[in-house]
Amino acid sequence: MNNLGVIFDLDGVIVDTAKYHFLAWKSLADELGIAFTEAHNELLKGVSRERSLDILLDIGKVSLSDAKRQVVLEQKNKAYLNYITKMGPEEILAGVEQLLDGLDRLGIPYVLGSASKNASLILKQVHLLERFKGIVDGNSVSKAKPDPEVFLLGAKLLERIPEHCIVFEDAIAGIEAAKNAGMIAVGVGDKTILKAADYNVNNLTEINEGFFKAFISDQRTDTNESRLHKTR
Ligand code: B16
Ligand code: MG
Repeated sequence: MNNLGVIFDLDGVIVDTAKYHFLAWKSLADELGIAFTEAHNELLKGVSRERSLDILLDIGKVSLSDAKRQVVLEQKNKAYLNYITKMGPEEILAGVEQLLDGLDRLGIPYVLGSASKNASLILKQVHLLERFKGIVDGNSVSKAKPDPEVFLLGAKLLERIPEHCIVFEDAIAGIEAAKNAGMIAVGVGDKTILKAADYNVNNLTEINEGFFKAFISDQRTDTNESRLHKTR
């Protein structure tokens, strides 16, 4: 028995849906006459759908009425759904299933904390939905990352205090959200970008059961503070 809980971001941590977001935004951008590149797409990672549209329109210096915004948001999501409904378990990123197996063995519960309104559908597509204790997604929050809301709701589902939650995130806004929630943040991806994380890994194959066991033994000996250092 332990007091730890884990919260996983979805896009960029469990699966790489950024490429499908890009294709869907690109087709909308083409229609609106906006030159949208993969570099621009980086700005949309971890950002809500509505905010992503703001960024796209800013890039193209285009303004739309509220009604037209709703139309294009639906259009983009329809295009995106076309891609994600073809996803399967082969799209799960390296190390994810082994990590979930390890957490199961250790009895550490885990939930999802994603900005996506399509999170449950995506997890279902890749056959992981049933494994999570709960889902916090873009439908359950009113404030987007870096606001801590998504992760604080995750802690509630986990029945853990924020200080005992470990968040795996690939986006700057997500790392900020985890730190704003008072949680331990693990940056998944480029450590020169995810500088604010407590720990950094290139992907989840780099995390083993020993990583969590260190936290559990620290909780037992009550020396948690001494361990909260960066591994970089
Ligand atoms: P949707 P995450 C985020 O997922 C994506 O990184 C971001 O690019 C996307 O705009 C957002 O979900 C909303 O997605 O349009 O499906 O509601 O990284 O928070 O899991
Ligand atoms: Mg992400």
